Amino acid sequence: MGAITTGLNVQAIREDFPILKTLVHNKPLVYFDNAASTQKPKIVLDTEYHYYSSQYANIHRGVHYLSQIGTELYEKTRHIVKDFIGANSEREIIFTKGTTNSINLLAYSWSSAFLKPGDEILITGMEHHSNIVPWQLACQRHGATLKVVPLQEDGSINIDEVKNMISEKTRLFSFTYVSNALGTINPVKEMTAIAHQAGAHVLIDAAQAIQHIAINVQELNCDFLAFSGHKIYGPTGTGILYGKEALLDAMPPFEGGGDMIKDVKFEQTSFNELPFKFEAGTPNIAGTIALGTAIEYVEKIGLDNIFAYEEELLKYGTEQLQQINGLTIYGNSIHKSSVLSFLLDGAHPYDVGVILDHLGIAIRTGHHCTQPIMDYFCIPGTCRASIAFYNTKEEIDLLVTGIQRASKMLL
Ligand code: 7TS
Repeated sequence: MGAITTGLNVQAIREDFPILKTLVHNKPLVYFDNAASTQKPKIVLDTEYHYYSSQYANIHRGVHYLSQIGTELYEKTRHIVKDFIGANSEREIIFTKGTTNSINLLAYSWSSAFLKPGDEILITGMEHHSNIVPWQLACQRHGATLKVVPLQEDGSINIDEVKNMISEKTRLFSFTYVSNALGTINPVKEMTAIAHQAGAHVLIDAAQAIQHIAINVQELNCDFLAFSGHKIYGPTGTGILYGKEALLDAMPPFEGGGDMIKDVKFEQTSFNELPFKFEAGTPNIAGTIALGTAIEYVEKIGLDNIFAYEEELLKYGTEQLQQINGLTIYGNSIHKSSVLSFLLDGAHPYDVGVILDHLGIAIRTGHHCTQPIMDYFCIPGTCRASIAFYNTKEEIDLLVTGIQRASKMLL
Protein backbone atom coordinates (compact mmCIF):
# COMPACT_ATOMS: atom_id res chain seq x y z
CA MET A 1 0.00 0.00 0.00
CA GLY A 2 1.28 3.49 -0.84
CA ALA A 3 0.83 6.71 1.09
CA ILE A 4 -2.47 7.34 2.79
CA THR A 5 -4.67 8.94 0.17
CA THR A 6 -7.55 10.49 2.11
CA GLY A 7 -7.70 14.24 2.47
CA LEU A 8 -6.32 14.98 5.94
CA ASN A 9 -3.21 17.08 6.40
CA VAL A 10 -1.95 14.91 9.22
CA GLN A 11 1.39 16.67 9.61
CA ALA A 12 -0.44 19.96 10.18
CA ILE A 13 -2.87 18.26 12.56
CA ARG A 14 0.05 16.81 14.55
CA GLU A 15 1.33 20.36 15.11
CA ASP A 16 -1.92 21.06 16.98
CA PHE A 17 -1.07 18.44 19.65
CA PRO A 18 1.88 19.59 21.81
CA ILE A 19 2.28 16.20 23.52
CA LEU A 20 3.12 14.48 20.24
CA LYS A 21 6.55 16.13 20.43
CA THR A 22 7.28 14.44 23.76
CA LEU A 23 10.14 11.97 24.10
CA VAL A 24 9.43 8.75 26.00
CA HIS A 25 12.52 6.79 27.09
CA ASN A 26 14.41 9.11 24.72
CA LYS A 27 12.29 8.03 21.75
CA PRO A 28 9.63 10.10 20.00
CA LEU A 29 6.25 9.24 21.50
CA VAL A 30 4.12 6.93 19.36
CA TYR A 31 0.71 7.14 20.97
CA PHE A 32 -1.57 4.22 20.24
CA ASP A 33 -3.70 4.30 23.40
CA ASN A 34 -6.44 6.47 21.97
CA ALA A 35 -9.31 4.19 22.98
CA ALA A 36 -8.32 4.75 26.62
CA SER A 37 -8.09 8.50 26.08
CA THR A 38 -7.19 10.89 23.31
CA GLN A 39 -4.59 13.64 23.47
CA LYS A 40 -5.63 17.29 23.55
CA PRO A 41 -5.09 19.94 20.87
CA LYS A 42 -3.55 23.21 22.06
CA ILE A 43 -6.77 25.08 21.38
CA VAL A 44 -8.53 22.95 24.02
CA LEU A 45 -5.74 23.56 26.55
CA ASP A 46 -5.85 27.29 25.74
CA THR A 47 -9.61 27.43 26.28
CA GLU A 48 -9.24 26.04 29.81
CA TYR A 49 -6.30 28.34 30.57
CA HIS A 50 -8.13 31.38 29.25
CA TYR A 51 -11.26 30.56 31.20
CA TYR A 52 -9.40 30.13 34.49
CA SER A 53 -7.06 33.08 33.93
CA SER A 54 -9.53 35.71 32.77
CA GLN A 55 -13.16 34.55 32.82
CA TYR A 56 -13.55 32.32 35.85
CA ALA A 57 -16.49 32.34 38.28
CA ASN A 58 -19.21 29.89 39.27
CA ILE A 59 -22.16 29.62 36.89
CA HIS A 60 -25.97 29.72 36.91
CA ARG A 61 -26.09 31.73 40.11
CA GLY A 62 -24.43 35.09 39.83
CA VAL A 63 -25.69 38.40 38.52
CA HIS A 64 -22.12 39.60 38.24
CA TYR A 65 -20.22 39.92 34.98
CA LEU A 66 -17.90 36.91 35.24
CA SER A 67 -20.63 34.55 36.37
CA GLN A 68 -22.73 35.54 33.38
CA ILE A 69 -19.80 35.06 30.97
CA GLY A 70 -19.11 31.61 32.47
CA THR A 71 -22.78 30.64 32.20
CA GLU A 72 -22.91 31.74 28.57
CA LEU A 73 -19.77 29.79 27.65
CA TYR A 74 -20.96 26.71 29.51
CA GLU A 75 -24.37 26.80 27.85
CA LYS A 76 -22.70 27.39 24.49
CA THR A 77 -21.15 23.91 24.79
CA ARG A 78 -24.64 22.49 25.31
CA HIS A 79 -25.68 24.14 22.06
CA ILE A 80 -22.57 22.81 20.27
CA VAL A 81 -23.27 19.26 21.51
CA LYS A 82 -26.94 19.51 20.56
CA ASP A 83 -26.03 20.42 16.98
CA PHE A 84 -23.13 17.93 16.87
CA ILE A 85 -25.36 14.93 17.62
CA GLY A 86 -28.51 16.31 16.01
CA ALA A 87 -30.64 16.49 19.16
CA ASN A 88 -33.97 18.30 19.17
CA SER A 89 -33.22 20.74 21.93
CA GLU A 90 -30.67 21.71 24.59
CA ARG A 91 -33.03 20.24 27.19
CA GLU A 92 -32.03 16.80 25.90
CA ILE A 93 -28.32 17.36 26.61
CA ILE A 94 -27.27 16.52 30.19
CA PHE A 95 -23.72 17.31 31.26
CA THR A 96 -22.10 14.47 33.21
CA LYS A 97 -18.61 13.40 34.28
CA GLY A 98 -18.30 10.90 31.43
CA THR A 99 -19.86 7.79 29.92
CA THR A 100 -19.72 5.82 33.17
CA ASN A 101 -21.49 8.61 35.03
CA SER A 102 -24.08 8.96 32.23
CA ILE A 103 -24.91 5.25 32.35
CA ASN A 104 -25.09 5.23 36.15
CA LEU A 105 -27.45 8.22 36.04
CA LEU A 106 -29.72 6.26 33.72
CA ALA A 107 -29.39 3.00 35.60
CA TYR A 108 -30.59 4.77 38.72
CA SER A 109 -33.10 7.26 37.37
CA TRP A 110 -34.52 5.48 34.31
CA SER A 111 -34.80 2.24 36.29
CA SER A 112 -36.71 3.99 39.08
CA ALA A 113 -39.26 5.18 36.54
CA PHE A 114 -39.47 2.25 34.14
CA LEU A 115 -38.10 -1.01 35.60
CA LYS A 116 -40.35 -3.43 37.48
CA PRO A 117 -39.95 -6.94 38.91
CA GLY A 118 -39.96 -9.54 36.12
CA ASP A 119 -38.72 -7.06 33.48
CA GLU A 120 -35.58 -7.66 31.42
CA ILE A 121 -32.67 -5.53 30.32
CA LEU A 122 -30.71 -6.68 27.30
CA ILE A 123 -27.04 -5.92 26.66
CA THR A 124 -24.45 -7.57 24.39
CA GLY A 125 -21.44 -9.76 25.09
CA MET A 126 -19.03 -6.98 24.06
CA GLU A 127 -19.95 -4.32 26.60
CA HIS A 128 -17.49 -2.31 28.66
CA HIS A 129 -17.89 -2.98 32.40
CA SER A 130 -19.58 0.40 32.73
CA ASN A 131 -22.42 -0.84 30.53
CA ILE A 132 -22.73 -4.08 32.52
CA VAL A 133 -22.32 -3.39 36.22
CA PRO A 134 -24.78 -0.45 36.55
CA TRP A 135 -27.47 -2.67 34.95
CA GLN A 136 -26.62 -5.59 37.24
CA LEU A 137 -27.09 -3.25 40.20
CA ALA A 138 -30.33 -1.85 38.76
CA CYS A 139 -31.68 -5.36 38.14
CA GLN A 140 -30.84 -6.33 41.72
CA ARG A 141 -32.64 -3.25 43.05
CA HIS A 142 -35.77 -3.74 40.96
CA GLY A 143 -36.07 -7.54 40.70
CA ALA A 144 -35.34 -7.52 36.96
CA THR A 145 -33.15 -9.83 34.87
CA LEU A 146 -30.08 -8.98 32.78
CA LYS A 147 -29.81 -10.85 29.47
CA VAL A 148 -26.83 -10.90 27.14
CA VAL A 149 -26.72 -11.27 23.35
CA PRO A 150 -23.75 -13.60 22.85
CA LEU A 151 -20.56 -12.66 21.04
CA GLN A 152 -19.46 -14.47 17.88
CA GLU A 153 -15.97 -15.60 16.92
CA ASP A 154 -15.29 -12.58 14.67
CA GLY A 155 -16.26 -10.19 17.46
CA SER A 156 -19.69 -9.29 16.12
CA ILE A 157 -23.16 -10.19 17.33
CA ASN A 158 -25.81 -12.03 15.31
CA ILE A 159 -28.77 -9.79 14.59
CA ASP A 160 -31.11 -12.81 14.48
CA GLU A 161 -30.01 -13.58 18.01
CA VAL A 162 -31.03 -10.04 18.99
CA LYS A 163 -34.48 -10.66 17.49
CA ASN A 164 -34.73 -13.97 19.39
CA MET A 165 -33.74 -12.49 22.72
CA ILE A 166 -35.88 -9.37 22.69
CA SER A 167 -39.36 -9.92 24.06
CA GLU A 168 -42.27 -7.99 25.50
CA LYS A 169 -40.44 -8.29 28.83
CA THR A 170 -37.47 -6.27 27.54
CA ARG A 171 -37.60 -2.71 28.89
CA LEU A 172 -34.20 -1.55 27.66
CA PHE A 173 -31.62 -2.64 25.08
CA SER A 174 -28.27 -1.06 25.98
CA PHE A 175 -25.34 -1.63 23.66
CA THR A 176 -22.08 -0.17 22.53
CA TYR A 177 -21.76 1.46 19.12
CA VAL A 178 -18.10 0.42 18.80
CA SER A 179 -16.34 -2.21 20.91
CA ASN A 180 -13.35 -0.75 22.77
CA ALA A 181 -11.61 -4.14 22.93
CA LEU A 182 -12.34 -5.50 19.43
CA GLY A 183 -13.22 -2.46 17.31
CA THR A 184 -16.51 -4.00 16.09
CA ILE A 185 -18.98 -1.44 14.76
CA ASN A 186 -22.50 -2.56 15.61
CA PRO A 187 -25.49 -2.04 13.30
CA VAL A 188 -26.97 0.35 15.84
CA LYS A 189 -29.80 1.71 13.71
CA GLU A 190 -31.10 -1.78 13.04
CA MET A 191 -30.65 -2.81 16.67
CA THR A 192 -32.58 0.28 17.77
CA ALA A 193 -35.44 -0.47 15.38
CA ILE A 194 -35.70 -4.07 16.61
CA ALA A 195 -35.83 -2.90 20.23
CA HIS A 196 -38.47 -0.30 19.47
CA GLN A 197 -40.64 -2.88 17.69
CA ALA A 198 -40.66 -4.85 20.93
CA GLY A 199 -41.50 -1.71 22.93
CA ALA A 200 -38.07 -1.43 24.60
CA HIS A 201 -36.05 1.74 25.12
CA VAL A 202 -32.54 2.02 23.68
CA LEU A 203 -29.28 3.34 25.13
CA ILE A 204 -26.28 3.59 22.83
CA ASP A 205 -22.87 3.70 24.52
CA ALA A 206 -21.02 5.95 22.07
CA ALA A 207 -17.78 6.19 24.09
CA GLN A 208 -15.80 4.66 21.22
CA ALA A 209 -17.89 6.04 18.36
CA ILE A 210 -18.28 9.75 18.97
CA GLN A 211 -14.65 10.49 17.97
CA HIS A 212 -14.73 8.31 14.83
CA ILE A 213 -18.23 8.25 13.34
CA ALA A 214 -20.70 11.06 12.54
CA ILE A 215 -23.73 10.55 14.79
CA ASN A 216 -27.25 11.90 14.47
CA VAL A 217 -29.45 10.77 17.34
CA GLN A 218 -32.69 11.54 15.51
CA GLU A 219 -31.61 9.50 12.53
CA LEU A 220 -30.60 6.61 14.79
CA ASN A 221 -33.79 7.20 16.78
CA CYS A 222 -32.09 6.01 19.99
CA ASP A 223 -33.74 7.05 23.24
CA PHE A 224 -30.46 7.70 25.05
CA LEU A 225 -26.82 8.08 24.05
CA ALA A 226 -23.76 8.47 26.27
CA PHE A 227 -20.20 9.59 25.62
CA SER A 228 -17.10 10.98 27.35
CA GLY A 229 -15.39 14.28 26.59
CA HIS A 230 -11.89 12.91 27.09
CA LYS A 231 -12.24 10.45 24.22
CA ILE A 232 -13.09 13.18 21.74
CA TYR A 233 -10.00 15.31 22.40
CA GLY A 234 -11.65 17.15 25.31
CA PRO A 235 -10.95 17.22 29.05
CA THR A 236 -11.41 14.37 31.51
CA GLY A 237 -14.34 14.63 33.91
CA THR A 238 -16.71 15.79 31.17
CA GLY A 239 -19.40 13.81 29.40
CA ILE A 240 -22.83 13.79 27.87
CA LEU A 241 -26.06 11.96 28.37
CA TYR A 242 -28.50 12.58 25.54
CA GLY A 243 -32.10 11.56 26.18
CA LYS A 244 -35.42 12.12 24.45
CA GLU A 245 -37.15 14.91 26.30
CA ALA A 246 -40.36 13.03 27.12
CA LEU A 247 -38.37 10.21 28.72
CA LEU A 248 -36.05 12.52 30.67
CA ASP A 249 -39.15 14.37 31.88
CA ALA A 250 -40.63 11.13 33.18
CA MET A 251 -37.48 10.25 35.13
CA PRO A 252 -36.76 11.30 38.74
CA PRO A 253 -33.57 13.23 39.63
CA PHE A 254 -30.36 11.25 40.12
CA GLU A 255 -28.45 13.42 42.59
CA GLY A 256 -29.91 16.11 44.81
CA GLY A 257 -28.29 19.46 45.56
CA GLY A 258 -27.81 22.95 44.22
CA ASP A 259 -28.94 23.88 40.71
CA MET A 260 -31.28 20.92 40.27
CA ILE A 261 -34.10 22.43 42.35
CA LYS A 262 -36.87 24.93 41.76
CA ASP A 263 -38.05 25.38 45.33
CA VAL A 264 -36.78 23.78 48.55
CA LYS A 265 -38.86 23.45 51.70
CA PHE A 266 -38.11 21.03 54.52
CA GLU A 267 -41.47 19.42 53.81
CA GLN A 268 -41.05 19.11 50.06
CA THR A 269 -38.79 20.12 47.19
CA SER A 270 -39.73 20.78 43.60
CA PHE A 271 -37.20 20.24 40.87
CA ASN A 272 -35.69 22.37 38.15
CA GLU A 273 -36.62 21.89 34.50
CA LEU A 274 -34.53 19.92 32.02
CA PRO A 275 -31.62 19.63 31.70
CA PHE A 276 -30.79 21.14 35.12
CA LYS A 277 -32.91 18.58 36.99
CA PHE A 278 -30.04 16.13 36.39
CA GLU A 279 -27.15 18.51 37.11
CA ALA A 280 -26.69 18.89 40.86
CA GLY A 281 -23.79 20.90 42.25
CA THR A 282 -20.94 22.87 40.71
CA PRO A 283 -19.86 21.04 37.57
CA ASN A 284 -16.58 20.88 35.65
CA ILE A 285 -17.16 24.32 34.16
CA ALA A 286 -13.78 24.86 32.49
CA GLY A 287 -13.69 21.29 31.19
CA THR A 288 -17.16 21.53 29.72
CA ILE A 289 -16.36 24.83 28.01
CA ALA A 290 -13.20 23.24 26.58
CA LEU A 291 -15.25 20.22 25.44
CA GLY A 292 -17.14 22.64 23.22
CA THR A 293 -13.83 23.76 21.73
CA ALA A 294 -12.78 20.12 21.19
CA ILE A 295 -15.99 19.31 19.35
CA GLU A 296 -15.65 22.41 17.17
CA TYR A 297 -12.09 21.33 16.39
CA VAL A 298 -13.24 17.84 15.35
CA GLU A 299 -16.08 19.30 13.28
CA LYS A 300 -13.63 21.52 11.43
CA ILE A 301 -11.60 18.48 10.38
CA GLY A 302 -14.84 16.62 9.65
CA LEU A 303 -15.86 13.24 10.99
CA ASP A 304 -16.29 11.79 7.51
CA ASN A 305 -12.68 12.73 6.72
CA ILE A 306 -11.56 11.33 10.06
CA PHE A 307 -13.42 8.06 9.51
CA ALA A 308 -11.99 7.59 6.00
CA TYR A 309 -8.42 8.31 7.13
CA GLU A 310 -8.61 6.08 10.20
CA GLU A 311 -10.18 3.31 8.17
CA GLU A 312 -7.24 3.36 5.77
CA LEU A 313 -4.81 3.34 8.67
CA LEU A 314 -6.66 0.42 10.29
CA LYS A 315 -6.58 -1.52 7.02
CA TYR A 316 -2.86 -0.89 6.63
CA GLY A 317 -2.19 -1.84 10.26
CA THR A 318 -4.25 -5.02 9.94
CA GLU A 319 -2.37 -6.08 6.82
CA GLN A 320 0.99 -5.42 8.46
CA LEU A 321 0.14 -7.20 11.71
CA GLN A 322 -1.20 -10.22 9.83
CA GLN A 323 2.28 -10.74 8.42
CA ILE A 324 3.88 -11.18 11.83
CA ASN A 325 4.49 -14.84 12.69
CA GLY A 326 2.52 -16.12 15.65
CA LEU A 327 0.33 -13.02 15.93
CA THR A 328 -3.44 -13.41 16.32
CA ILE A 329 -5.79 -10.48 15.84
CA TYR A 330 -8.92 -10.48 18.02
CA GLY A 331 -11.89 -8.75 16.44
CA ASN A 332 -12.24 -9.44 12.73
CA SER A 333 -15.69 -8.10 12.03
CA ILE A 334 -16.05 -6.60 8.55
CA HIS A 335 -17.34 -3.42 10.19
CA LYS A 336 -14.51 -2.22 12.39
CA SER A 337 -13.07 1.00 13.72
CA SER A 338 -9.67 2.03 14.98
CA VAL A 339 -8.74 -0.88 17.24
CA LEU A 340 -6.03 -3.49 16.69
CA SER A 341 -6.28 -6.06 19.48
CA PHE A 342 -3.74 -8.86 19.26
CA LEU A 343 -1.69 -11.51 21.04
CA LEU A 344 1.69 -12.99 20.25
CA ASP A 345 1.59 -16.75 20.74
CA GLY A 346 3.44 -17.67 23.93
CA ALA A 347 3.99 -14.06 25.09
CA HIS A 348 2.10 -12.34 27.89
CA PRO A 349 0.49 -9.10 26.66
CA TYR A 350 2.03 -7.20 29.58
CA ASP A 351 5.58 -8.16 28.48
CA VAL A 352 4.87 -7.04 24.91
CA GLY A 353 3.51 -3.75 26.29
CA VAL A 354 6.63 -3.15 28.39
CA ILE A 355 8.98 -3.76 25.45
CA LEU A 356 6.95 -1.43 23.22
CA ASP A 357 6.94 1.19 25.97
CA HIS A 358 10.74 1.17 26.01
CA LEU A 359 10.58 1.96 22.30
CA GLY A 360 8.33 4.96 23.04
CA ILE A 361 5.20 3.18 21.83
CA ALA A 362 2.13 3.45 24.07
CA ILE A 363 -0.44 0.67 23.76
CA ARG A 364 -2.80 -0.77 26.35
CA THR A 365 -2.57 -4.31 27.63
CA GLY A 366 -5.06 -6.30 29.71
CA HIS A 367 -8.78 -6.92 29.61
CA HIS A 368 -9.70 -3.31 28.70
CA CYS A 369 -12.60 -3.39 31.19
CA THR A 370 -14.27 -6.07 29.07
CA GLN A 371 -13.56 -9.24 31.05
CA PRO A 372 -16.48 -11.17 29.49
CA ILE A 373 -14.88 -10.73 26.04
CA MET A 374 -11.60 -12.16 27.33
CA ASP A 375 -13.50 -15.05 28.94
CA TYR A 376 -15.25 -15.73 25.62
CA PHE A 377 -11.88 -16.05 23.85
CA CYS A 378 -10.33 -17.86 26.89
CA ILE A 379 -7.46 -15.34 27.10
CA PRO A 380 -6.27 -13.15 29.99
CA GLY A 381 -6.22 -10.01 27.87
CA THR A 382 -4.82 -8.57 24.67
CA CYS A 383 -2.37 -5.95 23.46
CA ARG A 384 -4.40 -3.11 22.03
CA ALA A 385 -3.18 -0.45 19.64
CA SER A 386 -5.94 2.10 19.07
CA ILE A 387 -5.82 4.71 16.35
CA ALA A 388 -6.60 8.43 16.18
CA PHE A 389 -6.44 10.79 13.21
CA TYR A 390 -3.04 12.14 14.29
CA ASN A 391 -1.47 8.68 13.89
CA THR A 392 0.46 7.87 10.74
CA LYS A 393 1.44 4.99 8.54
CA GLU A 394 5.04 5.49 9.71
CA GLU A 395 3.90 4.99 13.30
CA ILE A 396 2.20 1.74 12.28
CA ASP A 397 5.54 0.67 10.80
CA LEU A 398 7.26 1.49 14.12
CA LEU A 399 4.63 -0.57 15.94
CA VAL A 400 5.23 -3.53 13.64
CA THR A 401 9.02 -3.31 14.09
CA GLY A 402 8.47 -3.09 17.85
CA ILE A 403 6.25 -6.17 17.92
CA GLN A 404 8.81 -8.07 15.87
CA ARG A 405 11.49 -7.02 18.37
CA ALA A 406 9.27 -8.19 21.26
CA SER A 407 8.67 -11.47 19.48
CA LYS A 408 12.44 -12.10 19.16
CA MET A 409 13.04 -11.21 22.80
CA LEU A 410 10.17 -13.18 24.30
CA LEU A 411 9.86 -16.29 22.17
N1 7TS B 1 -17.91 2.42 27.26
C1 7TS B 1 -16.94 2.10 26.39
C2 7TS B 1 -17.28 1.39 25.12
C3 7TS B 1 -15.62 2.46 26.69
O1 7TS B 1 -14.66 2.16 25.82
C4 7TS B 1 -15.33 3.14 27.90
C5 7TS B 1 -13.92 3.48 28.29
C6 7TS B 1 -16.39 3.46 28.74
C7 7TS B 1 -17.67 3.08 28.40
C8 7TS B 1 -16.19 4.23 30.00
O2 7TS B 1 -15.78 5.54 29.71
P1 7TS B 1 -15.32 6.53 30.87
O3 7TS B 1 -14.84 7.74 30.14
O4 7TS B 1 -16.51 6.81 31.71
O5 7TS B 1 -14.25 5.83 31.64
N2 7TS B 1 -12.95 2.66 27.73
C9 7TS B 1 -11.66 2.59 28.08
C10 7TS B 1 -10.74 1.79 27.40
O6 7TS B 1 -10.98 1.10 26.43
N3 7TS B 1 -9.54 1.92 27.99
O7 7TS B 1 -9.65 2.77 29.01
C11 7TS B 1 -10.96 3.19 29.09
